[in-house]
Amino acid sequence: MFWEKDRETMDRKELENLQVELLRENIEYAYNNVPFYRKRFDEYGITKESIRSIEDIRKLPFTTKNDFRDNYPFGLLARPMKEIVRIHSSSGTTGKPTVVAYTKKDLKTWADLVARIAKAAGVTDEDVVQIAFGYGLFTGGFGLHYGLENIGAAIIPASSGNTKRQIMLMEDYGATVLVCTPSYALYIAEVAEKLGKDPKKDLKLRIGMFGAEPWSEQMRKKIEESLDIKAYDNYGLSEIIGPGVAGECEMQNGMHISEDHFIAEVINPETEEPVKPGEYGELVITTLTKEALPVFRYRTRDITKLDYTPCSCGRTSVRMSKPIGRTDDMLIIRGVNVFPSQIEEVLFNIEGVSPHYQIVVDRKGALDTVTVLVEANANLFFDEMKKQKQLLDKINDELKTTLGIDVDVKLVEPNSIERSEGKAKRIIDKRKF
Ligand code: DLL
Repeated sequence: MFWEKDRETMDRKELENLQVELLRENIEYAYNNVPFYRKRFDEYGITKESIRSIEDIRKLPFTTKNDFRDNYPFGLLARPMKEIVRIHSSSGTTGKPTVVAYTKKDLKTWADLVARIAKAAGVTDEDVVQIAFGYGLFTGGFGLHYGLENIGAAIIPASSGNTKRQIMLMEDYGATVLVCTPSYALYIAEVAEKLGKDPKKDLKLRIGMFGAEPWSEQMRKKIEESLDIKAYDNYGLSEIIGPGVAGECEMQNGMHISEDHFIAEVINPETEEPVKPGEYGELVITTLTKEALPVFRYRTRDITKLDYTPCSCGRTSVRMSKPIGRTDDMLIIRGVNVFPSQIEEVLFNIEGVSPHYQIVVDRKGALDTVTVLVEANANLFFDEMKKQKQLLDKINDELKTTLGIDVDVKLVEPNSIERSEGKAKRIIDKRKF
């Protein structure tokens, strides 16, 4: 199902021409309205004339999270406050948050972009949608809310938390779609089970739209089984617009990026050169239609790959793979690069462990050390030591085969790892930089 079929199935040559035209206009727009970009573009000798083809985007300098921090709070805005109608921000673990703002037109664009990913996931105006993302400065709640309202679905703005109440609402109001982070979906499933609910009988859920954090295919399978739904991934980030940058269609084979609004590149984060087609690298995004906050070549730090092969759903846009992690989450252990998602994939395939884990990183001398805390299933944890030891050996072996290095694994008591109502905290970093 489509929201804006003509745009979503546009001929790729036509799409590229549109991108070039919008990029040129956007350069001029930012130059005239944002002193930061005027200075940058002058330094690099960039004018709209610099862009003749889509490849010319590489002439533009990158924008980073630091640029947002240096211009905190409103230095990157291209419109006066009078025209701003919404402000969001991302928490940021250190220092000041990243502030983003929207004009009325931006909110309309955003609601259309989110409507696209909802339609692609099969949501219709007959659905009852429970939004269990936090409503607030985080873009998840409001972003999904207005997009889903746009397509005419009935929304339950539950916000996150109070999991038992979530399940009651879901059951009593007959929610057919659940929207939240994948880790919260898993937690909801766990609590539902404890309450003796059978998703097949007691709940009407059929679709999950999950995003805002990395999750593996194994986790998708687990969620789909435990809630009896089809689970779709969607991706976005506040600096670019929030959710709605990309989302999966019914093929579940990568997230379609709305390329009539964004230009996506994947670069090698070290050399800053484009990677070969289909290779993993850092996603870089340029906005083409944002009014309040145009952004050029934003370094997302998310590691993904792009697939330009046609999708059988009919959309012509490029698909990004599930991000496997962030450049800033990558651990270097005895010279080997490891992403938490690789550890997750291994754990989810092992019988006897529950899908809750945490990775504790520390540093001894110059080396990062990694301890993986895994919850054992209740019957196993309280079982004999021998079985526990066998399980530990198995996890160690499988992690070693997949990652190529030894990591420390500790089995912990059931329910001892904190459950998340939003983005899961998978890594506890004790290193002092
Ligand atoms: O998380 C926006 C969002 C809300 C996306 C709801 C999808 C659903 P931020 O808080 O700015 O915005 O965090 C953005 O979250 O750079 C990724 O590292 C991560 N992320 C978002 N979606 C995914 C996903 C929102 N589907 C950061 N898979 C991004 C993996 C994701 N990581």
